[in-house]
Amino acid sequence: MADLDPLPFYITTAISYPNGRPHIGHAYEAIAADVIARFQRLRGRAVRFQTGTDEHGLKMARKAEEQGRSPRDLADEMSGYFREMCDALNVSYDRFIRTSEPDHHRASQAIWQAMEASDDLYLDRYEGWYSVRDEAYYDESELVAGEGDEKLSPQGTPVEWTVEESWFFRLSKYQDYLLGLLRTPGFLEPASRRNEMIAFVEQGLRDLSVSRTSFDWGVKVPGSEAHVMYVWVDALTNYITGLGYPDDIPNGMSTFWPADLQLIGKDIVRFHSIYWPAFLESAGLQAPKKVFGHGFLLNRGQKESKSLGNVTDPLELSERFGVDALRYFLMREVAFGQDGSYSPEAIVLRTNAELANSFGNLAQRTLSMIVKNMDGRLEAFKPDSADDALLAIVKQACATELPRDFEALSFSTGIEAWLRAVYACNQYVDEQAPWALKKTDPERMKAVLQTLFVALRDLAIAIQPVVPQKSAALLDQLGIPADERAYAALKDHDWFGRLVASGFTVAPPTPLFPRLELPVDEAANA
Ligand code: ME8
Repeated sequence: MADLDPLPFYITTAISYPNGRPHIGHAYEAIAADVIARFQRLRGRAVRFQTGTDEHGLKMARKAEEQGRSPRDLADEMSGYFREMCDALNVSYDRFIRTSEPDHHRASQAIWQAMEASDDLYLDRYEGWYSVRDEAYYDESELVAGEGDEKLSPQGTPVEWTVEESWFFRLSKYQDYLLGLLRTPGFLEPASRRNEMIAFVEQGLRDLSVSRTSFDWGVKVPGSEAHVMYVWVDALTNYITGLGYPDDIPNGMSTFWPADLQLIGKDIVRFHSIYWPAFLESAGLQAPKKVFGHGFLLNRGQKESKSLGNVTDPLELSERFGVDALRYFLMREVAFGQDGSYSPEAIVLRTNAELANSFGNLAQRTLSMIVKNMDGRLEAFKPDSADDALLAIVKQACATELPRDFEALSFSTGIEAWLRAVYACNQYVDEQAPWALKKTDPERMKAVLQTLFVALRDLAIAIQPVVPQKSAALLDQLGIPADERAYAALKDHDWFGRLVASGFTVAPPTPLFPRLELPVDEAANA
C-alpha cells in the first residue's frame, strides 16, 4: 500500500513591529513556535512555518520620523535584526515575511475586495480614541484613568482623539458567528483568554474603522487611493499571503489553510480571535483551527522597558549561555500560556542542574565508559529485569508522555516527564555501578552500558524539538542515521541490531552541555 501523504500542519507566529530591535518576548514566541514546528515534523507532519515583520502603520511611521528617516529605511534595518535573531536561535521558518513586500500588498488588496464584495465595507467618519502603541481603536468605556486627567488604553498606553474619514468593516454583523466560534472547544486557548473574548463580544460589537487618511505608510485601499488600510487588516493578512492568496498555488491555501495553530501573545488575542476570523468569514475563508495566546516573559518579574534599563538582547543571552540552553530554559521554566520570569542566574541554575549535570553528564559518562571499557564497540546483549525496567520508563516518557504533552502545548510538563527518565537513568548508573562490574562481571558491565546507550538514543530523539543542535550532536555520537531520528523510530525495535551489524564504534565523546558559570556580580544578587 502506498504511504499516506503526510498531514499538513501550518503554524504562524505574530509578525513583530520592527520599530526597534527584537527583545526577549520576541525570542520566546519564535522559539516556542519553532519547538512546535520541529515537533510536528518529527511526528511526520508536512509542516509550514511562517514568521516575519509587521512594517506598516502609524507606530512605524512616527518612529521613523523621530529618527529622521523613511519608514522603509527603518523597516529594512530592523527587520534584518529580527531575521538574524530567528536564524541565530535556529528557528526553522519556511518563510520570513515582510509586509512591505509586493505579494503582501496584492494579498491585502484581494482580501479587501473580497470583503467589499460581501458588502461589509462602507465609508463613514471615525471619531474616537486611538492608541498608536497598540495600533488599536478603543471605546471610551474601555479607557482607564492615567495621571491627572490623562486617559489610557486598557493596556496602559496613551490614546489620542482621532477624527478622520474612514472605511468601516461591518464587524457587528459577525457577532453571532464569532460567539459560536469562540465557544468552539479548542479554537482559542488558554481558557482564560476565551472567557475574556466571549465577554467582549457579548457586550456588543461596533463596526471597525479599517482605513486611515492622515498618513500613507501602508497598503493602498483599492479604488480609494487617499486611504491606506488600518495596519491590522494588512498585518493579519500576512498569514495567507505566505500561502499565495488569492491564487491557488501548489502547497498554498488549499493545502495549508485553515492554519493549525496561530501562536501569539496575550496582548493581541482580540485581533486574532475576533477581527481576523470576521475578516476571513467575510472574505469566504475559514477561521484558523486554533489561536493560542501565550503569556508574557518578565525580567526578574518586571516588564522590560527602556526607562527601567532592563531590556535584554536575546542574542546576547544565547551567546552567553548557548542557544540550546536558552531554548531549553524558556520552554521548561514557564508553564506555556502563563506569564514567566527569567534572569541570568535562573538560566544558569536550571540548565546546569538539568542539562549539564543530568542529561549531559549521563551521555558523557556512558559514552566514555563504552570507549574505555569496550573499545567503543557495541554487541548484542541480553537485558535483565533492571535493564528492562529502565528502558520501559524511558520509552514511556519519550514515546508517550512527552509527545502527548507537546501535542497539548504543555511543554514544561512534557520536558519534566523526559527529565524524570533522565533521572531514572542516573539512578540506574549509581545502582548498577558499571565501574565496579568491570572487574567482577565484565559481561554484566557491557549490558549495563549498552542499556544506557539505548536509553540515550530515545532521550536524544525525544528532546530534539527543544535542543536541536545538542541532540543532533548526541545522535551523531551514537551513530544514529539521519533518517532514523523521527518519532516513528521510537517504535523501531531493530535499530540496535542494525547498528551493531554496521560495525559502528563509539568515538571519545565531547561534553554536550558545559557547566555554566554564574557571573560574580549576579551571583551576589541571586
Ligand atoms: O503585536 N513576552 O507586534 P509586537 C512574551 N505587530 N511575548 C511578548 C512580549 C513579552 N514580554 N512582548 C511582546 C505586534 N510579545 C503586532 C502583531 S500579528 C498579525 C501583528 C509578543 O512586536 C506579542 O504578544 O509588539 C506578539 O505576539 C509578538 O511578541 C510581537 O509583538
